[in-house]
Amino acid sequence: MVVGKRVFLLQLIVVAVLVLSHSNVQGLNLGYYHKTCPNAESIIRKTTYGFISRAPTLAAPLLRLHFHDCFVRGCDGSVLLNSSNNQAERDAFPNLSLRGYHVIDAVKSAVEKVCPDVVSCADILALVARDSVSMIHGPSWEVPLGRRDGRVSRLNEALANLPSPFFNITQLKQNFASKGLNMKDLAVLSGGHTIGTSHCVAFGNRLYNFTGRGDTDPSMDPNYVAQLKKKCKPGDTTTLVEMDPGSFKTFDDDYYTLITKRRGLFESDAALLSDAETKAYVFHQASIRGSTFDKDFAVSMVKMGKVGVLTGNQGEIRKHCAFVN
Ligand code: HEM
Ligand SMILES: *[C@@H]1O[C@H](CO)[C@@H](O)[C@H](O)[C@H]1NC(C)=O
Ligand SMILES: *[C@@H]1O[C@H](CO)[C@@H](O)[C@H](O)[C@H]1NC(C)=O
Ligand SMILES: *[C@@H]1O[C@H](CO)[C@@H](O)[C@H](O)[C@H]1NC(C)=O
Ligand SMILES: CC(=O)N[C@H]1CO[C@H](CO)[C@@H](O)[C@@H]1O
Repeated sequence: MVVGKRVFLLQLIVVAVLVLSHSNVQGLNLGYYHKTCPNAESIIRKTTYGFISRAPTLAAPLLRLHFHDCFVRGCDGSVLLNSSNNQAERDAFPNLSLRGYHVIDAVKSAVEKVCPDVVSCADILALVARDSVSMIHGPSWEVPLGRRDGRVSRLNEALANLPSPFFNITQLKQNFASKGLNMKDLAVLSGGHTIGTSHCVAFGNRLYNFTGRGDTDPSMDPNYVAQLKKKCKPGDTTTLVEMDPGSFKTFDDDYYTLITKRRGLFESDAALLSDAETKAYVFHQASIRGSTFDKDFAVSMVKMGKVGVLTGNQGEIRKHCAFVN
């Protein structure tokens, strides 16, 4: 009887392992479109290049789109859906500067011409993010594919799931952990702020009213505060500031040097100094020549790209990225 139970238990374990490995097979993989759309990646790369070569500043918002997609309902293209009967993610406040939708739409229609109804918008976001980074001197990496597109996009979910620039290290840790990402991923992916721009509102409190007494954030370099005050007047909602001044169009590892100099733009950037592990990573990247950042970024991007994906026959392959079929 006891032996019988053990055998049964073993069988259960075997079945569980089979089910798990099968769902792995159903997961993302490299070359997912080899048979169904062999030129997908090259079409996507070519179309993306057409935009980035003319406007390199588009690389930043295209990278950010993939991040915002993955953090809300998983990487399922939901960030691309337009509001119809409800307010969609892209209408949420943190979208303030989300842009590059036209690039995704152009890429999608180029792909649809060759292989209609095959390549998901979620995969396109992941590939365009990779291509964008590599086209501005950043690393490149292989993107596991096979994501399916979701049918739901809700404004309040964007608000609840996207990290805020006002987050402290505890909140950032929680937010990333809820996506299966660890402190190293946090330190590495924050390095995405080596490119792009930010509106003054995302850090204006640090310049003018940090604790509500008209003060500045003491953790920010006072010279940098003075510099930023020239660009951002109190309550400014329109001005854009380069996040990595001087090289905001190039993907490099300057970000970490900035943080060590207390010149991180957001509280969330500065917060990387408040945890032993992220702090060590920041100082390490800032100090060594030929840093490991490029390699690390590639690894964490692949990991982020797997958050909450729909696969198999979940979701759908959207015909137009802004609308469910
Ligand atoms: C760690 C938590 C994060 C917070 C709190 C955060 C917050 C922000 C904020 C507030 C902006 C400025 C938006 C604006 O006002 O225009 C921004 C921009 C940006 N973020 Fe993040 N972000 C985070 C993580 C990431 C990650 C993981 C990536 C990608 C790997 C990323 C990539 C970018 C890029 C490229 C921009 C510039 C966008 C542009 O130039 O239009 N961020 N982020
Ligand atoms: C989706 O909505 C945005 C903002 O309202 C609009 O600019 C865009 O043209 C819409 N896209 C499509 C395909 O209708
Ligand atoms: C972070 O912010 C939360 C919420 O405001 C707060 O409860 C917590 O004490 C803060 N943690 C740190 C380390 O500052
Ligand atoms: C600073 O913040 C406090 C508390 O939130 C607010 O009452 C005050 O009006 C703010 N001052 C300015 C100049 O914005
Ligand atoms: C680009 C975009 O969709 N921007 C929207 C962001 O969200 C605000 C509301 O918070 C809308 O007014 C914008 O149109």
